[in-house]
Amino acid sequence: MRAVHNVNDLQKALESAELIGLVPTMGALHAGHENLIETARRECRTIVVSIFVNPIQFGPGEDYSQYPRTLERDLEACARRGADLVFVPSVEEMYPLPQLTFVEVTRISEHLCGKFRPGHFRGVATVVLKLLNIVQPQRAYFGEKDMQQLQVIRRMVLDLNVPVTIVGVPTVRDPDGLALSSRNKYLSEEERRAAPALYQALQAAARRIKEGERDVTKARTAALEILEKHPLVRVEYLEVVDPDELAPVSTIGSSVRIAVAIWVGRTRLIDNVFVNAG
Ligand code: PAJ
Repeated sequence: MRAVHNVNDLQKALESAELIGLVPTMGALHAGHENLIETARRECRTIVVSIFVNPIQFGPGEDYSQYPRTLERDLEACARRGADLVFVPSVEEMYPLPQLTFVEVTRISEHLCGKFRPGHFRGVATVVLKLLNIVQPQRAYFGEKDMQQLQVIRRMVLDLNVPVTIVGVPTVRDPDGLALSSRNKYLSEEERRAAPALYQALQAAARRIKEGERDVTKARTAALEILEKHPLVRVEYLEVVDPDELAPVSTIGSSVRIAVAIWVGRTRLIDNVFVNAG
């Protein structure tokens, strides 16, 4: 495995590569990221992992400067999971000029996280398209933990005829249900004990829907009751949405997704589950 820091070296290394799989990350790798790399390893010949904390997807006052950076351990994890190349560009390498061009996926970007993080998905879509153009993979791997991101990227690729297959990979969780996230590192012990309420709340709402509940307010209440028990938790949004565009629904049809964002102290956590209402 090799780590490369600039676009030219990466493209030279990929000159005769076949069936390239790309796993874009911001580093601080955990078993969720490793699952993406392993999935890519099973399906592709050459695996490229990118590690880049992308400044243009962070808003003012967000955690860009505190974001955990653990490159040495990340490179070990990439090697262990069978990556061939790790692309670790600097900000100057990715944005050598003031960036004047951005990708905006409207509608899908507008609800859920998009409401609370203006410009976030524009930053994500822009850097992902740049990475796809640099690496030119046949397949690219994204986690379902960030479902809105996954749907934004799927739609960008469709709308702009990007020649790549986007693969969604299921969420990896700790045994108590908390979805793995680089941001879990911010949690104090006490906050970490409260955090599983996020998944418990999603499951409570999902259970109500599976049992036949069709009233969105009642399904939401089942989840909110669990979160409200925790004094350290503040709910940012909790929505029952349609599984494709992730727009909030007023009545529950055959399948929905429940998506939630909470603050535990100063840490923002998100999660979502798919519910087949039958
Ligand atoms: P990052 O948060 O590092 O996540 C990289 C990839 O890992 C994303 O596709 C994310 O959905 C996936 N992932 C994170 N936690 C996961 C979990 N518990 N189970 C399964 N997959 C998980 O998402 C980003 O970086 C950035 O926005 C990026 C796409 C790299 C663009 O900058």
